[in-house]
Amino acid sequence: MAIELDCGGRGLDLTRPQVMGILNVTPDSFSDGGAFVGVDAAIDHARRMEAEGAAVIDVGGESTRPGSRGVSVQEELDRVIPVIEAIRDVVAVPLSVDTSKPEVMREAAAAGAGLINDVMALRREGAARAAAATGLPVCLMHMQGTPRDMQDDPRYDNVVEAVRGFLLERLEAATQAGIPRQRLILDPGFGFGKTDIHNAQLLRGLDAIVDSGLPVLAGLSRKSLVGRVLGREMPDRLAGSVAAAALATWKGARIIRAHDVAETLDAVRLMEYIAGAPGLEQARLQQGVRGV
Ligand code: 7PJ
Repeated sequence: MAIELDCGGRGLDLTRPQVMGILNVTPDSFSDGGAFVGVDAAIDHARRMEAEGAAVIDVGGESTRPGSRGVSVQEELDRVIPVIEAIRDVVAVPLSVDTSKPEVMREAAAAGAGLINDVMALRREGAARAAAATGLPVCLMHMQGTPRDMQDDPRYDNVVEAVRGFLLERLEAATQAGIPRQRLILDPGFGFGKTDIHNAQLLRGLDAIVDSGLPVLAGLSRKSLVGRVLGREMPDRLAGSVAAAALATWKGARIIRAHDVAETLDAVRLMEYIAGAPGLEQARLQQGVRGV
């Protein structure tokens, strides 16, 4: 596995599991309802997530919540580009852009984004070419259907096999388009065309995707799995989200996408310690910690 990803000149250290902080700049985000629209609010939030230990910050301008219809290229550019330009110089960590649109990939990369996070896994016309041309790492995510219809009765014979097969096929398509394997991240896409049972099966079977040898990203933060199983509305999903993040880390995910960075990172670091992830022993010795 690539140990350090080069995100347009900024490093993302994947020798240990990391947290990707979510910065939604959509007025209709399902989870934070437009709290960070506007450049000043975005700057404050990015700074805070970096201070809390986010290793990368994911900027998204198109809501992908169930039922949403998407936004025009221009609207997405208008939301995302000023925010990337404003925060790239106030934080040191790489910025990721959550987009499926080739035009947004290109402009975001030119504005300073260091990673492309595509929930469509480069299936849009021109996306693979555009992503390859940026030279940036790309996260390929599984989704059944489109955000508009994905939660209308999703079905699988075997969700783990279906997601794994899809991701390996998209991996092949990405490498064919000129994106080397070392630049790719895989994501099972929790909540994207999946019932609660599918999500639970996927989390239990995450090893099958981790076994690909590529870094795996997992996003469960505030998702409806947590909400429905626990009967929690959006503001009360923190504990459940942190528990899910812990399990995903335990199962081998290397990047945990989360709204609540400080709390999530506690869970991630604790799991890292318990699992004895590479690099831990050396770090302990350097700190002079023995026999804990
Ligand atoms: C995900 C995402 C995810 C990746 C969203 C939300 C809904 N990108 N973008 N993985 N979810 N890679 O913020 O919960 O799970 S949007």
